[in-house]
Amino acid sequence: MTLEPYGGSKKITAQDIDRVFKLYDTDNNGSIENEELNGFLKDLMELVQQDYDSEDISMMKQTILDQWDFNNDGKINRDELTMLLLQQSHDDEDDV
Ligand SMILES: [Ca+2]
Ligand SMILES: [Ca+2]
Repeated sequence: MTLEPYGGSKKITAQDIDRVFKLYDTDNNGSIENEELNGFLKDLMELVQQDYDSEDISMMKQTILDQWDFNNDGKINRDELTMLLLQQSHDDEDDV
């Protein structure tokens, strides 16, 4: 697993990731899970589409966990979030 540096206008820094992680990990246990994960998924969902329902959220959850939950514990830890955010910022070159 390598963290490729993306050459783009918007680069996500460790501080950004820290900020995002702390924002969602409200109980500070080092991973985003359950309600925290739902909040995170909702915000992600809003980035990609305006109109979504609970089905979209659970699909999103499936996708995120399939793709990014490397240690398969059903939670997103900081490393996993880092990878996810780097990927997102890469996909999203245009301003949101
Ligand atoms: Ca947590
Ligand atoms: Ca995990």
